Amino acid sequence: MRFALALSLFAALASAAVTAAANAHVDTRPQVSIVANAHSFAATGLRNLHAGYVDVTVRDAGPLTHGAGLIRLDDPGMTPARAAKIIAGDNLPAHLGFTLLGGVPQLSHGQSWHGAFKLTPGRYVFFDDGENGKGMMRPFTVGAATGTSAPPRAVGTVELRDFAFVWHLPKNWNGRGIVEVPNRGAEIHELTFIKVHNQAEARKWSAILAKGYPQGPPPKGDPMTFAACGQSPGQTSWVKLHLEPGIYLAVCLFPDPKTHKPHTALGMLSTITVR
Ligand SMILES: [Cu+2]
Repeated sequence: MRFALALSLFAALASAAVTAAANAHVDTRPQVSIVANAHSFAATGLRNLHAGYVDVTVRDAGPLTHGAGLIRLDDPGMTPARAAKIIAGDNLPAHLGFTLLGGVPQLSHGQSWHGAFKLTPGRYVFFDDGENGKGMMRPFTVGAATGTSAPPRAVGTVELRDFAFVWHLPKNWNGRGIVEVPNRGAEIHELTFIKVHNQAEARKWSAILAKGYPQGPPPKGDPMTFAACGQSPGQTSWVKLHLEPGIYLAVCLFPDPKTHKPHTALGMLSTITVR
């Protein structure tokens, strides 16, 4: 009897484990991998994509820095080349004709970025607008939804607003986990972390960035962690972060069309401590 009870208990535990595993698989998403080589993108997972959430990994395998921003081409006449030209220009028109979903603006050789997006049906392109990009683009299309999918489970949220970051992260956040980054403003925003060595350096760089784009070299080392590049209003990305303990400036360096200053000069500048 006792043995039978133990067995049925074990069975109940096993079925609980199976249920937990099944729940964990509810948020299984298609996986897209983008590898930036010296002069081209290699991609897997872009064929037969359907509307819903998708996980994206970007890796820079080339010798130069590369980025991979994701845009949806909304207007019928909008092409990847036209969109890239508009983005590279100094003044963005009020009507873009495309939507910026985010992504990573810059990776060095060997670095990776992990994130997730919610895709609606349409035409898309991953593009590298960095100076080394030379128009590197990878177009793809997304069809109608064929099932349901869920966004990644996030440890917290960093809201992008006009013009501030609003933080909803765990107390004593350890710098790790997937962070939800919604743009709740009316402007395009981005999110970058800059590691500084101490509070004095944080104050120094905050004062510089509150005035405009910095002149001269950035803080020593490799201090930049790019979380989200340009994201249109209403767009959300989910970014996997792994920030080492330390002090960081969170900045939006997107240019304000009126003043030509970065959004840090308008208030998108925070100091956060990772423990
Ligand atoms: Cu901004």
